[in-house]
Amino acid sequence: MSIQRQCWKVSSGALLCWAALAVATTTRAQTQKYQPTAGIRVNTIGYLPDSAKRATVVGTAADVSKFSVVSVKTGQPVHTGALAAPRYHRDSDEQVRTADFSAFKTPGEYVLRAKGVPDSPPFRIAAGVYNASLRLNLLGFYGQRCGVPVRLEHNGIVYEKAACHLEDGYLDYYDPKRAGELKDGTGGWHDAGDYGKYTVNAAFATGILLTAWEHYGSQLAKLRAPIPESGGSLPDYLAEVKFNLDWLLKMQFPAGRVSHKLTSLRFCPMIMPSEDKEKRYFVSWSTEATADLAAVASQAARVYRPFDTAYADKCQAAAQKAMDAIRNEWEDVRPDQSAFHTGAYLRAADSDRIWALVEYWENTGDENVQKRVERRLMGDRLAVDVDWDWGEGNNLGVYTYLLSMKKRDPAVVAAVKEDLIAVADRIVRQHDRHGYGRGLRSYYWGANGSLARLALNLLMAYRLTGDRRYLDVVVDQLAYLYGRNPYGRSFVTGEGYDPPKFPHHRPSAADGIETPWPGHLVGGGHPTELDWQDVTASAPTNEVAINWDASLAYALAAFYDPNAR
Ligand code: 9MR
Ligand code: ZN
Repeated sequence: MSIQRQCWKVSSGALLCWAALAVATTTRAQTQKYQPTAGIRVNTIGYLPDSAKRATVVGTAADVSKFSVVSVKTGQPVHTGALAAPRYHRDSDEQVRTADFSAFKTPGEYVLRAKGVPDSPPFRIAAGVYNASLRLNLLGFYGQRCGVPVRLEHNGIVYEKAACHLEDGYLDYYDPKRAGELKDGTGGWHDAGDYGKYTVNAAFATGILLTAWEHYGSQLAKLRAPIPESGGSLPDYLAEVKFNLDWLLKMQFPAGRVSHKLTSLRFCPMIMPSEDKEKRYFVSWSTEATADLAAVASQAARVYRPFDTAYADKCQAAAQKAMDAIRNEWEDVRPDQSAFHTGAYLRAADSDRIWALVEYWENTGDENVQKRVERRLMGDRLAVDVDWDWGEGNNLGVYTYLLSMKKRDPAVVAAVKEDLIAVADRIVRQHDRHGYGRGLRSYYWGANGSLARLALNLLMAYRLTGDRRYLDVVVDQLAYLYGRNPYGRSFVTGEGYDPPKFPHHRPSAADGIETPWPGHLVGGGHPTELDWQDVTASAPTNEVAINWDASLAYALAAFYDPNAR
């Protein structure tokens, strides 16, 4: 055992330090920056026959101008293409060349080959090539369940944990007058590599998952995953999401206000969740959490109505109460988290208010709310955010507004559409500049999740314009996350080539099984592209989190093919 301590600058400029006992067998000391090597970086999950197929070749000699697609079965080249001109990719300090083989569409298993560099890892071209990834992603959420025993199998390995956190939670920090009192807050998903449950991020992740359903529900309805509810009255996808929604509803108090989080005072060591006996507390309410619950419960009321009217009514009632609690409050109520060392998940609630207002309006048609929304969307800033995370629900509201069948102000609709397309174009330009097709400029905590999240703006732009360029850029974000990156490795546990071995994820570190729990996207390198550390201690670059996994779910859902295996 050794103590590892690391510090990072956060956006406020303050230093954030993290110290942990690290088990020597599962970690190694912080190493130097990653040193890229020559090779061919591909999406190691594969490519859909009709989609863009791009790879990055690093380190070929100047006189090499060609690459080939080689069949794994026969060892023979089946397609040749010209490498694009070399260019310098500053983020990873490499000379890179793009190999584009989009024209090759024959299903099979292949490697890419170019003279003077090692072959790429194998990859498939197949219909439904991301289906298994979406299934695994859903299983990843199942693996995060709190308060129930969990058992899942992947690649012949069984991952198991006992029911945890059955004493969730105490009210001391919600209302000191009720210190020592318990209220039921069991269930839901653990947020990430820690066992906390944070309303803002949980609602954000769930909102993205419900948005995926609203955009791609007809195909998602056919997805089957081995969760206990499978084959029941709800589609499997919605059954898993409901597990977290049920918990979110418990975070609301009778006055409609919503507790900001439910965690212990500090992070527990790297132990299994059922061994974590720290007392856990509801934190007092916040405007942000209340707005987020109003938003996500409104979405849920729509999504679940065809399957379960009683549940839909319950969600709508919760949304109504949450709206009533914040509707006329212009000042943010911020919770006192000073006793806690767990995640803060607190931003100005403005962006989340918009999300709440739109989702509420979509269900109720409330004209005053519509006026507020339209005034805000016509404000002096872009209505659509380019780079957004758990603190910005705004875009989810924007999508609902744009796709609404309700009567809206045509001038606002046109302006917001224009913003959305401008934002998607910016992402495309950034993608074009990057040696690996990454659509985001910056590298920060959880940026891999934000890359996956680009799919929402891009696919909305595709929906509005039919321009396939946007679709290709989404495919390229998946490619980055699954191996077309300077590491040549998959960033998702349990799948793709050489996936993360030591995510910062307590059950993975503590269960004694060599491979980590599958189906989770790790945060990725920052402050530079080369700073990813596949070590347990690296919470800032190698943690997993539900908001990142939910964004990946959205991107994968778009390509889910119910007619393929
Ligand atoms: O995703 C969060 C990121 O935006 C913050 O910069 C970071 C530091 O505050 O926290 C991240 O969220 C973590 C949360 O606070 C606690 N659970 C694990 C989350 C993922 O690392
Ligand atoms: Zn738990």
